[in-house]
Amino acid sequence: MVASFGIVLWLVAQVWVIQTAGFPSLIDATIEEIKDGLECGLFSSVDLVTAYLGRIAEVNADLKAVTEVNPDALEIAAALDDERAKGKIRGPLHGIPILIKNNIATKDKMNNTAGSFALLGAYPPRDSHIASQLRAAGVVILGKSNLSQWANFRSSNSSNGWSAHGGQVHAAYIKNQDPSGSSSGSGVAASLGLAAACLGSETDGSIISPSQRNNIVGIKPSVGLTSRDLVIPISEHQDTVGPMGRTVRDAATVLQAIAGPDPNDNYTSAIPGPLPDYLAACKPDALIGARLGIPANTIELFQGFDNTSQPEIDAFFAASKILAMAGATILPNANFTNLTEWANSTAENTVLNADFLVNLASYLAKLATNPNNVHSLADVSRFTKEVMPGPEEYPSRDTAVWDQALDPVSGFNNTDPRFWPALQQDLFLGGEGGLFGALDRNKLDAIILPSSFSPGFAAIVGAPIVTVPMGFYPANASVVMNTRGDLVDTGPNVPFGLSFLGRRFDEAKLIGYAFAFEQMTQVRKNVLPVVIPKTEVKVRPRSL
Ligand SMILES: *[C@@H]1O[C@H](CO)[C@@H](O)[C@H](O)[C@H]1NC(C)=O
Ligand SMILES: *[C@@H]1O[C@H](CO)[C@@H](O)[C@H](O)[C@H]1NC(C)=O
Ligand SMILES: *[C@@H]1O[C@H](CO)[C@@H](O)[C@H](O)[C@H]1NC(C)=O
Ligand SMILES: *[C@@H]1O[C@H](CO)[C@@H](O)[C@H](O)[C@H]1NC(C)=O
Ligand SMILES: *[C@@H]1O[C@H](CO)[C@@H](O)[C@H](O)[C@H]1NC(C)=O
Ligand SMILES: *[C@@H]1O[C@H](CO)[C@@H](O)[C@H](O)[C@H]1NC(C)=O
Ligand SMILES: *[C@@H]1O[C@H](CO)[C@@H](O)[C@H](O)[C@H]1NC(C)=O
Ligand SMILES: *[C@@H]1O[C@H](CO)[C@@H](O)[C@H](O)[C@H]1NC(C)=O
Ligand SMILES: *[C@@H]1O[C@H](CO)[C@@H](O)[C@H](O)[C@H]1NC(C)=O
Ligand SMILES: CC(=O)N[C@H]1CO[C@H](CO)[C@@H](O)[C@@H]1O
Repeated sequence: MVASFGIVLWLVAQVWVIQTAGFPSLIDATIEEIKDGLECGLFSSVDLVTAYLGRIAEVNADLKAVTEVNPDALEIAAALDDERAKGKIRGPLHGIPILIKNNIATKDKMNNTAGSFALLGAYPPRDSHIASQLRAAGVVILGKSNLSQWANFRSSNSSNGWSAHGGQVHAAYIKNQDPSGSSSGSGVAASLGLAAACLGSETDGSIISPSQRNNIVGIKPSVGLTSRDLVIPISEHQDTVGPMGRTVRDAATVLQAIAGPDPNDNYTSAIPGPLPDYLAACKPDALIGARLGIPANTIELFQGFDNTSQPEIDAFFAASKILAMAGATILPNANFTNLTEWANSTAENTVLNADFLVNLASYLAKLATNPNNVHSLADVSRFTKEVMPGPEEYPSRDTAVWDQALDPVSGFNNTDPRFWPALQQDLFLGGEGGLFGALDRNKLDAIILPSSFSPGFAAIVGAPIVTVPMGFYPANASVVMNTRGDLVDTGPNVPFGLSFLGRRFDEAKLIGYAFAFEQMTQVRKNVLPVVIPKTEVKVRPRSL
């Protein structure tokens, strides 16, 4: 009697704490807080979807982060609410809305276009493996996020986050901010809480760069950890799908749901054994005893390319002192030994061009409907230049990347004998002569770099990166425009991140380091975006 009275009092106190403290704004709410809110009946999944749709409607005319919302989202949420009411909980993502990049196919009413009118109405025969994993986990696929068209594999003079179908994405930390890319809409949407988290994809920088410029956490998984089945490709050797979220734990939770083998993507057979528990890797003391290396020559090289990145470099060295305070050993000269050759190499270009010819045709061949009859890169190029040049903004945004791949003399596909030397050069320059060599020679657990400098080395060897917010350009920073001259690349309050790079399939380690750093610094909260959606989820008072 006394004990049960105590329990009731405790319950009342818990509910009182939640209600008086208030549920956090959706710009900050973590997946765990949202899950708790669903579990204790503060709101339903339908309420959540309604709130996120309201937030998207508030800001999307300006920011163009979302290209399509899922017309079935409310219905799916209601079905998941029903399941919950009947006691079936699929896992930590049950009923949680997530936006996915507009290159990951879903078999529903939504299009999968990579931002091109060529693929409007071109539906897949079934869900991509990633989409079916999300659904199995109870995720509400809320919509498709905008991207740099064709994942930034078309033009030499386009802008990050522009697509013909979705318009120009803007980030929210300074007016007219370049969102970076190519997972631009995912970066902005995760940053502003237009969904609980987002998925992006990366070939070279497309998760890490927009994550850092939108002040969020991004995980670029090892190539092969997440399936590319029915994802509009660039390159089988470099493409990977990963989570973008506001916290390391959120990103780790989403990674757990999407990682794993898929018979439709043979690269996933390289996964070594059972998946680690990525959430359990989020330990505040993860940095104790970690050996982290700084490739000083690489920072010097990038400093030479771009003298505006000094605030990122200064913040990086300050961050390395924090990592040391947290118990890590920092090796300051873990140089990449063949950096000069890397900087001069065209091998990556060769590999991507050759893979794209084959991998794109292979995606197109799987489509169930193909209203524009595009079956090859040549068809897509013709469509862009001749059928719909206006909406595709050709030639203001050129097709230089495709022209090179399709060049009858210098272009070739990945069965050509010229392909293999290029791939081997990549594997050396990112491997022994780059990231893996530095890790092994110095017996390191990870390499750290400012996120702006980090993607290329991991890209060419399929290695993982985790980026976590590290700081912001100072208030007196001068405004630097992008190369097209239409967006603010860097300037006051533009965010940047810290990258951890590791060996293949070492995500759990990198997640641990990023989590420990995030807990010590909590940098994300230091600067607010200039655009903040106001719609919030309606919290019900709980009747006891
Ligand atoms: C997909 O594209 C078709 C063709 O333009 C359009 O009718 C449909 O509304 C789009 N789907 C969504 C969910 O926007
Ligand atoms: C995967 O590899 C096996 C063996 O080479 C092959 O039979 C199969 O068709 C491949 N599957 C796919 C989806 O590429
Ligand atoms: C690493 O690179 C830095 C910067 O170029 C250079 O000063 C240093 O001597 C190099 N150290 C080693 C061990 O190569
Ligand atoms: C960076 O380099 C440009 C071109 O060389 C120069 O005009 C500018 O003053 C430099 N900025 C800084 C901060 O050093
Ligand atoms: C890597 O660097 C070493 C030492 O400078 C050089 O001998 C070798 O040729 C380089 N390898 C490649 C593939 O560039
Ligand atoms: C490219 O190679 C040349 C010749 O070896 C070298 O002088 C130059 O520094 C290299 N470029 C970069 C960016 O490292
Ligand atoms: C982009 O490049 C194409 C081809 O060189 C050119 O026609 C077009 O004017 C360029 N666009 C801009 C905005 O400079
Ligand atoms: C690659 O190119 C060669 C030569 O043009 C061609 O014979 C072959 O069919 C192409 N392979 C694929 C998979 O596209
Ligand atoms: C901005 O202010 C800082 C601190 O006062 C100063 O060190 C730095 O030189 C200034 N930078 C510019 C670009 O004016
Ligand atoms: C959901 C949404 O707002 N989609 C819009 C995204 O931007 C394109 C291009 O401006 C619009 O056509 C969509 O309606």
